[in-house]
Amino acid sequence: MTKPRVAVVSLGGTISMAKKVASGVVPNLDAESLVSSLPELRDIAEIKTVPFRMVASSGLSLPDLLALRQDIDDLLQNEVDAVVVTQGTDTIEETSFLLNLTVRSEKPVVVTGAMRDPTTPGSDGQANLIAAVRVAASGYTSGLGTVVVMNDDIHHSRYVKKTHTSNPAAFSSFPLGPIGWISEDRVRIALKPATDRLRITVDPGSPEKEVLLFTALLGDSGKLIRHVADLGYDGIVLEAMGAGHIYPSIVDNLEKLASKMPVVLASRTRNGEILSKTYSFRGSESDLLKRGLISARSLNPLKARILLYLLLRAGKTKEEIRNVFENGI
Ligand code: DAS
Repeated sequence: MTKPRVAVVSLGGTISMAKKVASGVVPNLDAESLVSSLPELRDIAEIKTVPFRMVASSGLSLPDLLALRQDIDDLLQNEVDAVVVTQGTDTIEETSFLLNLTVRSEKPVVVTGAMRDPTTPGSDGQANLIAAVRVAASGYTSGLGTVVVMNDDIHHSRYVKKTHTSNPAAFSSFPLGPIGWISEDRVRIALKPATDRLRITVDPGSPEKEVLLFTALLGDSGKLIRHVADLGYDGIVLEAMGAGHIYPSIVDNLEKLASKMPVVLASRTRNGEILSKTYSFRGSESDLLKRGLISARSLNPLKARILLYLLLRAGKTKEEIRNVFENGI
């Protein structure tokens, strides 16, 4: 029986950090080194290795990820049945969501990494890579969008979130939980998304855009908001308090800004939906929505920023952007 063909694309991250310098580790293992240390991978799939970047995931840029999207689609169209991306875990919740929104192919895309580097006892990179290749080779996530495999759990990129700085069980998909898991050599999918995957096409030559994530803080004057347009930002995600609330002193400036660029209202609780008709005080969710802000609904601020960036890069108008946030995700 022919084995599925899986490309392992390496970006760096803790999974690749086997080199100690000064007081810590740095990335030095590319896809070929990661795969060659695990001969059992060849029993699961025919593996192609693709080195893409060698950085901590805090060193990735959004244009890097659009270039990665292109490479993934080329691989899936011409050479392989599935792709596994290995990268740093710090930004997996953003990178996997960006891939979920932009990869055109329906074939499996699986992102993984490690919480403990290869020099640390109990390092989890090899187990995560084997699990990710198993999920990719199974084909069970075809048509489901990008998933993240960590610690034998399969998370959907729409919900996955890093919740701990160092624990190997750092990933959760609150309020849903993982969509499946890996047990021995078996891949189980228990949940599937109820809605179609939103797909955004970005022309690589389109002008770069910048989206600010601004957090509402108790006692802050919010004076930065007055300068957002001058600083060259193209949109903002406002990480508001609770159900979508902010201090009254910046409401007028926010309204002015919302007439110039999309201002998306998300919650710094990073859980639950932005309300729309519960509170009416100045700076409440209903006040801000009336003043032209766009509700992120249940999308957390980090993912809302990725979505807004992609929509701006795709040249969408403010009303089209509002429609996607309110009805499409
Ligand atoms: N070094 C961090 C990163 O590259 C953490 C990690 O990979 O777990 O994101």
